[in-house]
Amino acid sequence: MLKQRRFFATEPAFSALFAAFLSAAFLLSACSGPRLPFFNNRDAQQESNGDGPTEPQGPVIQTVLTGLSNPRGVAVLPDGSLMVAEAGTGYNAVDPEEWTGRLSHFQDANQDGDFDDDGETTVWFPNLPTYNTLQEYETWRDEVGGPGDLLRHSDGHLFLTVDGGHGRIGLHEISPYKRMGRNLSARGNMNGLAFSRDHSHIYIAESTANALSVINIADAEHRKITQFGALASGQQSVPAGVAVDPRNGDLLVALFSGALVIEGEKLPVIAGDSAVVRVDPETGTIADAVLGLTTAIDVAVDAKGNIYVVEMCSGYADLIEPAHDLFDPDQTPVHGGYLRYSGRVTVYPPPAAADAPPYQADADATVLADALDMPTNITLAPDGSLYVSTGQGTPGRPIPGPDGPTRIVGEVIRITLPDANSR
Ligand SMILES: [Ca+2]
Ligand SMILES: [Ca+2]
Ligand SMILES: [Ca+2]
Repeated sequence: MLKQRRFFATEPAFSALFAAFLSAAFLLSACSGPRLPFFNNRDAQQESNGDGPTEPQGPVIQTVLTGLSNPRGVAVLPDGSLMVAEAGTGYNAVDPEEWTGRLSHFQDANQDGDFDDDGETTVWFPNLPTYNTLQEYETWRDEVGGPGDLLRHSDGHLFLTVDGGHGRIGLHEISPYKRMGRNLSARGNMNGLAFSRDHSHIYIAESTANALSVINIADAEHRKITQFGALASGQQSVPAGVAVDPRNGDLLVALFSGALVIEGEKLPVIAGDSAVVRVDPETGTIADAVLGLTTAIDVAVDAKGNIYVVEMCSGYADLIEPAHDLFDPDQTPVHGGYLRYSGRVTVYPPPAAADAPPYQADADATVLADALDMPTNITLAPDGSLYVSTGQGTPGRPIPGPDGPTRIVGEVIRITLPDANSR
């Protein structure tokens, strides 16, 4: 079923107010509700010169896929259908035939705006690696690895990263005819991918190595562009997402920020220490683009240079022991390391000048969507809409939700911006 929510984008000063208004009652009365800042001036003009009730102008958020297991990379095909990578349940079975990482094709056959109807799913690869870092690396967090980011080349090939833990690492080339081809890299965890503007190279955010690299698709030659240093509190930078600024080829990289242990206290997240940086792909020079973020995990840039940032959560809660049974459906609901339903998508305008100071998230963010449950990936579609994958963690695990206990479910939402073509 198509779920649709329509609401206003807000400036940060209003975000608390905004969250309080996110109730069904407010949504139903949005047309006559309190005035909040509009997404842009054009909308405000439309509002003021209308003769009669005007539809609220803000991003429209739709759930287009649900019931998934850790959706990650989304690629939008020319016909509007989606390829979606799922990292799977995290259950690392001995038998590879029980692995649940997947790559699937979703077509809106009945044209109702979503991809969840009978016959709309074609699984291309059903048994790709999956694991949970809690059990493999004792991270005190419910975090699933497996198939990750996904790109679609202009020639029709797909490029998919897989992190199955313990050496099951790859950047796979997949033909339009469902053939798994070359593995272009097995160097280390590759969280984020982006094509160069001519699609001859792939940029790679290497989270474990804290590096940014580039691979020549033709011969798989690898070159490290830069190495990221420690963030403000001394933690590792953990590059998680990368995007190319289509205006000049600059790279925007989301630095998620690593965990710290200070005087025995485990700190998976230090709010405000995450950042998006701008990197020169030739020289490796790094400049801050957006500071004051928390768990920035992916980034996208549109043709005008607007920077879209996904933050996975706003803090940490309920760290869990490695012995915790993630797959017991009767467990007490716990967050499991990261604070659930605290992720968001924000946008920042292109910098006014090359030497402009970096944006500060608390002052400069325009919020497109918030209270999201653990979003991980963003894809900017050719029509200007944004696809965001949510629901990181063990599918079905009991967690605290906004309206009481609920369970983890993987979803893909689409954010349609007001008059995307004018941006
Ligand atoms: Ca449907
Ligand atoms: Ca449909
Ligand atoms: Ca990405």
